[in-house]
Amino acid sequence: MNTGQSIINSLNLSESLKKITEKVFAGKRITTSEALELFQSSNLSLLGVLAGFTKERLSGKNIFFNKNFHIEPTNICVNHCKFCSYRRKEGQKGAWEYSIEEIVDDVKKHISTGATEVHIVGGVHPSRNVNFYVDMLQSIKKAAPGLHIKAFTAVEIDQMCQMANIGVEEGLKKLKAAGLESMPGGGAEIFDEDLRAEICPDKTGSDEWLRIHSIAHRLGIPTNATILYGLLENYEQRIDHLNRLRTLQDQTNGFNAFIPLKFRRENNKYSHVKETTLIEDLKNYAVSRIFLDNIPHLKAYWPMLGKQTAQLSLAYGVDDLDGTIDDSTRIYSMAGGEENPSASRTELIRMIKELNFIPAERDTVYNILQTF
Ligand code: V47
Ligand code: SF4
Repeated sequence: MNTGQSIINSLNLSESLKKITEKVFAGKRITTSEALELFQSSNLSLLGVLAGFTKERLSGKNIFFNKNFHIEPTNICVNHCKFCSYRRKEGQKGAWEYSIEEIVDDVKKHISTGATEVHIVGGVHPSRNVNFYVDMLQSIKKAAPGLHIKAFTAVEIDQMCQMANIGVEEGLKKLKAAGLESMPGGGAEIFDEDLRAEICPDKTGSDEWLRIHSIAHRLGIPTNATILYGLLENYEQRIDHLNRLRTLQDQTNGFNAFIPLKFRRENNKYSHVKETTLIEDLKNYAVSRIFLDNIPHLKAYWPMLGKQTAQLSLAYGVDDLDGTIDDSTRIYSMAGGEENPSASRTELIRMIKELNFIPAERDTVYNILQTF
C-alpha cells in the first residue's frame, strides 16, 4: 500500500468521499456533483489536505504577493447593486470623481514607494466614456512608464464602450493601445441569472461578462475572475459559477487568478443578511481550489476578509495574498472590511512564513521578482 492510499484509509471516509480523494490525489478533475458533496461534507481537515495538495501541484511551496495600490476614479455609478456600500448618485453627499490630473498626482505619490502595479476600478460614471479612460491610461503611462496597469471590470468596459457607441472588442483594443495590460476580476458577482437579477438588476449579464473576458484573452489581455459569495446563493449556484469559469478557461487559458469575495454587509441593502462563518469561508476556498484545476492562482483578498482569515486560508489552497494596498481603497472598508487597509512587505512575509511557505514577491502576471 502506498503512502497516499494509507492516508486515505486512515481518514475513515465514505465510499464517495474516498473516490473524490483518490481522484484529487491522481490529479484528475472533479465533477459538479462531487464539488457539491465536498461543500456538504463537514470534513474540514480533508478539504484542507485536498486543497493544499492541489495548490502544491500548481505553485509548490510559494505564496505570492505584490506591491500595489488602488485608484478608484469615482464612486458615482449608474447601476444599483443592492450589496454595494460605495455607490453614490451625482451630487450626493459622499460622491467623488477625480480628474485625470488628480489621478496622475496620486500615481506619482505611490510609485515612490516602489509599487509595481496600479489596480483601477470604480463606479460606472454616467458621462465618462471609453475616450476619457483612454486619456487617463495614456496620462498614467506617461507619468509612470514601468507601472503595470490592471484596470476596469468587464462591467465598466461594457458600459464605457456602450456610451461611446463602440463594441467591446474595439474598446479593448483602444484601451490596450493606451496602456491597459490586464483586467481585474470584479463584476462577476454570481452568474445564476435569477439571483443576479435580484442582487444587481442593471448590471452587465453573466454571458456578457464571460464574453468580455474571452475577448480580452483573445487580445492578449490576461484577467482575473471573482465570485461574490455569502449573499443568498446556495451551493448549486456557487458551483454553477465555478463551472462556467472552468469551461471558459478550458477554451482561452486567460484567467490568472480566482478571487472569492466574501459578502460584507455594512451600509448596504442587505445589512440584515448574516455574514458567512470562518468555516464556510475556508470551505469555499478549498472547494474552489480543488474544482478550478485550470486556474493557476487562488487569491485571498485580505482587505475584504481581514488579515487573520486570509492567513488561515493559506492552509486551504490559497497561494496569493494580493498586495500591500497602501491604504488606497475604500470599497471594502465602506462595506465592513479593514479600515485604512495597508500591509508592509515585512508583514506579508511574516504571515506567509508563519505557515512554513515561501514568500514570493511577484509582478502582476506572476513572474517571481524575489523570494524571502
Ligand atoms: O465586483 C462590492 C465586490 C468587487 C461588496 O482582480 C463586494 O485582483 C463583498 O473585483 N461585499 C470589486 N464584495 C473588487 C474586485 C477585486 C478585488 C480585489 C482584487 C481583484 C483582482 C478584484 O467587489 C465587485 C463586487 O463583487 N463587492 N461590494 C460587498 N458589500
Ligand atoms: Fe456600481 Fe459597482 Fe456598486 Fe454595482 S458594485 S452599484 S456597478 S459601483
